[in-house]
Amino acid sequence: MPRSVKKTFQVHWLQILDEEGNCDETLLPPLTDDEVRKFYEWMVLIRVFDQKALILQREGRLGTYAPVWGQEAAQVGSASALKPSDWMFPAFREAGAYLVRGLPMTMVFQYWTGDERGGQIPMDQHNFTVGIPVGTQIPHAVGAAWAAKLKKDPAVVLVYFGDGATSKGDFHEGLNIAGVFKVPVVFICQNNQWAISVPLKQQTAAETLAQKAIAYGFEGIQVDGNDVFSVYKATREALDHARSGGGPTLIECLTYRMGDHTTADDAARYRNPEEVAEWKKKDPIERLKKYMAKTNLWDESYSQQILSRAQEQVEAAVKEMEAMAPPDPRDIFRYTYSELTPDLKEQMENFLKERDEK
Ligand SMILES: Cc1ncc(C[n+]2csc(CCOP(=O)(O)OP(=O)(O)O)c2C)c(N)n1
Ligand SMILES: [Mg+2]
Repeated sequence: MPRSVKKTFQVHWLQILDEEGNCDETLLPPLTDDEVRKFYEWMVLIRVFDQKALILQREGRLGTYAPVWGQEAAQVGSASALKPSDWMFPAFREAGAYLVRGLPMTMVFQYWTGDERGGQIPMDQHNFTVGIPVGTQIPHAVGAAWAAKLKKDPAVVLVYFGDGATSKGDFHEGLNIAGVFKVPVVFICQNNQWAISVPLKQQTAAETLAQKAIAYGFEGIQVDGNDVFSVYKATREALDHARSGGGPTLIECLTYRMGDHTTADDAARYRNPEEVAEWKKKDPIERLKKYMAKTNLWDESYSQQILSRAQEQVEAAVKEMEAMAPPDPRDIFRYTYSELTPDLKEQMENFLKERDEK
């Protein structure tokens, strides 16, 4: 059948810092030395937090935890580009983004103990609570951004999700509406190559996830998600574009989940060690460190100072979290029905009796 080309599309790729810390100066966004140091310090703090969370879980002091390890640049680069008045909608792996966005570390720990008070975001923060059902935060974020547009509020919404979420209807519905109504939203896909034990190859036949935006009428760009400069630059541009009425952008951050899916998983059962070793070489912190060493922004004493400061901050947050009075178990009963049913009333009374007898 004879055919002619109706339209061709392109997906752009952005990498500013390579694995050896070499920088393409022509692409580097304007950043002060202090801003570069801040990127490094956030990433170190997030890694120390993450490692501590894994230890606490193993000691029975934290519930199931979803580690950030490997995705620090994707979260720091994107969250740092937001204004406090913009909104951030996380999935469940965004402990790092939360910290950058000013949520007290004590609350992030508390959330992962299973204490819902850790998810009660202070009213003055424009951060949404953790989204556990995969992809459901996407239509919520689009709705919030659309509302901002209708109210002529200059806030832009940034929403995080993983590669696995791109197979959900929520993703496609959210992108479609955002494209049609030029909604001020930035979609950040952290493509960490795995959705629990499902590899990217089984998630999609598409060459990139970024190209999915094209079907909805807006730009999708793929960036090196382990390069904090690329993530920051792409996010800044997408936020400016959205703020000036240009509508949404999808940013696919190519990265890797270095740890298990959560502490309830054992990735060694489905992932081969060579793949993990390859990605270890692309470590986002090591890469920035190499660049900073070349530009005289990093040395051993600075490194030690930042690490000790991070460790102190994390230990202080754990101490504060563990010193808090536990939630009242009666809350489970209190907030379910306006009036307790007879069997629930009995359950509560029995529970309290047993507790008081202990
Ligand atoms: C609606 C729904 N289905 C299934 C799950 C179980 N589940 C939790 S995380 C996950 C995979 C998510 O993968 P991805 O979107 O790539 O995010 P990542 O965990 O890699 O950060 C699944 C299937 C869930 N939380 N919600
Ligand atoms: Mg994933």
